[in-house]
Amino acid sequence: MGPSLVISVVRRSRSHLKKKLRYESVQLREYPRIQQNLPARQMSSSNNNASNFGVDEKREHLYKILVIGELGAGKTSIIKRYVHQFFSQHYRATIGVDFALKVLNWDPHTIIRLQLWDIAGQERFGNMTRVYYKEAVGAFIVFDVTRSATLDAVVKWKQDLDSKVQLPDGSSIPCVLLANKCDQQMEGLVNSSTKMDEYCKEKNFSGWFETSAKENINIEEAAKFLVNKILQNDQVMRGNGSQDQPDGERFALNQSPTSSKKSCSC
Ligand SMILES: Nc1nc2c(ncn2[C@@H]2O[C@H](COP(=O)(O)OP(=O)(O)O)[C@@H](O)[C@H]2O)c(=O)[nH]1
Ligand SMILES: [Mg+2]
Repeated sequence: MGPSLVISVVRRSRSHLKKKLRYESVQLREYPRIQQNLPARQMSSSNNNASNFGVDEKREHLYKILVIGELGAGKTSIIKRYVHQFFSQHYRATIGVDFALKVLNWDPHTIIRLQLWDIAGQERFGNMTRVYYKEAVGAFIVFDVTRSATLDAVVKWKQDLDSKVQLPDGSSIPCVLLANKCDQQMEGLVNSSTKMDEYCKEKNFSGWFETSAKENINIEEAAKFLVNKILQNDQVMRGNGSQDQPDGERFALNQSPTSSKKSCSC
């Protein structure tokens, strides 16, 4: 290799590095809130082996959950209701991505922090970047029961989700379908629970719930249901089922939806 060739190789790698740095700084500018808070996957604050638990020891999990669906379906309202126990007809739209934290004292040994990721304004593009989906362990897809077009769009959201994030074993992350605004007159398929059950099975949803952010119906139940699914996956992935107390037993109290409103765990 002659000297000029060596120089050109060095130059090329420098310019490549510059490009890479520029790309990373763009990412940081575009997603400042995300970058500050990663990693968002899961953490355990103490020993994972439950048999070693002291009286005051707590296991802590941080789970990233996505809330997606068509514009106006009620995603922000559901998050505000769940996290801040608050509903308003008018929210100041956040541009980009926002998230809220909900802390659950799940049982005497377990604290769960749910990081709920909301999108605002980006729904209109019909899909999200991989950065948004990265490291999510569960999702809600929301549609508006008064507008059947928002249910039609659910498939597209589910495909986008499944194509951009998977569990470490390659399977899709648990996803719960929320039929929101059930305090209003409902339109189309959602009027038949049987058809909705079939729909959820066919499209590989973990379950579905009729919800109302306005009347506070089924939101807590849907979240508990999703968290249970996430915990089950966690247990399988940690692969310590033989030594540890099974999560299925630990979390049995929260297993099924309690509300009289329609829902299905497919
Ligand atoms: N009646 C009723 N209106 C709702 C409900 N949830 C949201 N809305 C209203 O639907 C509109 C869109 O809600 P928003 O949360 O901004 O939807 P997003 O675009 O999916 O985040 C707002 O005017 C909300 O007040 C609900 O459960 N019932
Ligand atoms: Mg919104």
